[in-house]
Amino acid sequence: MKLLYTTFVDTMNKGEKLFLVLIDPDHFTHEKQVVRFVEQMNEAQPDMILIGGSLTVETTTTIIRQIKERCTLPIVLFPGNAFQFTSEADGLLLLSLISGRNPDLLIGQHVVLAQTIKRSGIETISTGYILVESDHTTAVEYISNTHPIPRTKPAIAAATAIAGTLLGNRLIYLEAGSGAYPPVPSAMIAAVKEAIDVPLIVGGGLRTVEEIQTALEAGADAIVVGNILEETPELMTSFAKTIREYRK
Ligand code: 1GP
Repeated sequence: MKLLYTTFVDTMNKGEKLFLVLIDPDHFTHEKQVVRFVEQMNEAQPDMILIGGSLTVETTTTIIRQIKERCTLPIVLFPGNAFQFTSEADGLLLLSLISGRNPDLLIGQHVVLAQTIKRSGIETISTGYILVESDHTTAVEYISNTHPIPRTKPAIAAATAIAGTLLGNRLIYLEAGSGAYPPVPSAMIAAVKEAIDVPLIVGGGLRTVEEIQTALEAGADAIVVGNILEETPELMTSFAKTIREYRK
């Protein structure tokens, strides 16, 4: 398999965009749900599947196996904490919550898991995770015990992203939080994109083709959608089509 990070960089360099579908294992309690979702993914063909959430769910490995039996898309861990690590995935976004000041999520959990990650040989992508304010307290804000960056402060988001890349982050994930409303403002996406030369992932509360187009036009290299697709999996095909329109 082509290295996942190479896919991010090559796509960005071509001016194309990636579509990542998020599965929160906490929301997939029956195999039937997974099967239905996988059928939709096989039709829509997103570029990658992210798996993770705010709570610890012992079924992450089982769900990954259920997906792999039915679909060949790469599966990338997007862990809310070290307990969600499993070497069954194809890659790991090693998230450091750089908008926050909680040392455990900046470096602590990483130290706990470091030897396990190294021994697993899993492709690991150092990712600066930036949480942006929403109109309500999101699960990630509550669980991480951090303050998100105010929506009206794109310069702080840009400076945070620069600091992350200077510290070695190879991806920046700009996030309003799962189920957020509204999503990350386009001025903030543009400011962050302008400030960095690594791929930019944007997610959190994207629910419509128009919102995805706005994020892409502002500079997102990859779009993550989770919640709305759990409610309405059929939307996946139109989202994939919108994102693929950037392919030459
Ligand atoms: C959350 O960015 C992801 O971490 C996706 O958000 O579930 O709101 O689409 P949604």
